[in-house]
Amino acid sequence: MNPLHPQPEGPYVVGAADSQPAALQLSVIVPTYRESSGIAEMLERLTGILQSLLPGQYEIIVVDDDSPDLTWQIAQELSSKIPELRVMRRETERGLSTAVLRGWQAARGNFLAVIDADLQHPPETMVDLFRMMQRGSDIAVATRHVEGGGVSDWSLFRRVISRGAQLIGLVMLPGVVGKVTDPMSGYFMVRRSAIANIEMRPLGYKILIEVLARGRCRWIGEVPYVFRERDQGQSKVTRKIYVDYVRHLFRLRLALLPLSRFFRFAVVGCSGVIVDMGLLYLLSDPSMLAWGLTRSKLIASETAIINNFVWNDLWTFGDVSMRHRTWQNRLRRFGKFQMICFVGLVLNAAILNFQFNVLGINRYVANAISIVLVTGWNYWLNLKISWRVADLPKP
Ligand SMILES: Nc1nc2c(ncn2[C@@H]2O[C@H](COP(=O)(O)OP(=O)(O)OP(=O)(O)O)[C@@H](O)[C@H]2O)c(=O)[nH]1
Ligand SMILES: [Mg+2]
Repeated sequence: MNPLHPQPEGPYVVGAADSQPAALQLSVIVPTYRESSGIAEMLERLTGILQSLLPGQYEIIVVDDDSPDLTWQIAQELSSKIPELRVMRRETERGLSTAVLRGWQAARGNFLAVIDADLQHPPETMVDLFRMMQRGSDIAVATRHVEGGGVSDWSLFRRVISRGAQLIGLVMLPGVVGKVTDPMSGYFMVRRSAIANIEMRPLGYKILIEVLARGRCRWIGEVPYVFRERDQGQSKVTRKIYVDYVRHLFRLRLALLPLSRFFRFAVVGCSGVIVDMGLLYLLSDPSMLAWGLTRSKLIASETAIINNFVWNDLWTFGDVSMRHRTWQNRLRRFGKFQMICFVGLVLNAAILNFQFNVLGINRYVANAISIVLVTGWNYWLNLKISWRVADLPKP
């Protein structure tokens, strides 16, 4: 029996071919959750097909989320009969897309595939996917929506939901969802080099959309298949899956917007201005708390600094912070951000006071002018010191 496969940790980045020991031609990931009733039959059929297609050149990795029905154990026992089979039992992470990525991270294949465990995806189609890849595709997708494909017994309701989800995707991400006829498919094969060294941010069920959006998939092949009814085990599709799908689309839409870093910094800066202005009004305005201007300004600006750090770390410099996301790193960045902004804050208060007390300019106009001046200073220093963007590897 093969030992359990250790679970990769950290960001979801699949390594390049040269980072893999003993490369194989194909790695097939089978994500499972509570599939004990059908997993053995599925794995035996899949192995039969791969064995005649690619003897000695493939592996199957079952990634199970610690299923209470012990799916992982059944699969692992089978590995004494099927040496190409490994099992990863995840005890700390959940979700279909993350399972597929963890599997690919552990995989040694040049082609990386995913297939459902419940035999709704006919294992025979794997041969067609592989042939399509051999002809040069970067990704080969098994699709229900071309000649020869289909869904067997879906209710009208399920068809409408599936097509509706596709339509929402087309509206929000036409350049991604429109690349294939069946973007909802969970059955495909991708070339390692098309996703190597790219940070994925999986969410929910639709790993194909993540791969199409972030990967380098120029040549896309499609292979028809008929999605069979489930006759073993239970569906895991819940309402949350649809909510996650829409969240995923939003996340990708934002990530793919052609926004420059400075533009994002400026947008975050605007949110800080709202916080700063709002608090300055609450604290210092004679009709509100009527505190002293300097004290109010310090509190307003410090709150805005914290607001800005959070958004900059998550969004403006998200690519940098994803690489260093321990709490120590975050705190260190916050420390530097705080220091730079503190100096900026002193400058800001001095410029504000000068305008208000000496030049007699309205306090809000004066505040806006000092914020604009200090923003340029803050951006430049934070770029160089807090997030050290110059250290990023070139794409
Ligand atoms: N590791 C892991 N696998 C999952 C998870 N959710 C679903 N799966 C597996 O992913 C595959 C697809 O899930 P299904 O529930 O069959 O989804 P579906 O095929 O779209 O829906 P049905 O037609 O209702 O079966 C199956 O092999 C599941 O066991 C999860 O959270 N973690
Ligand atoms: Mg299914």
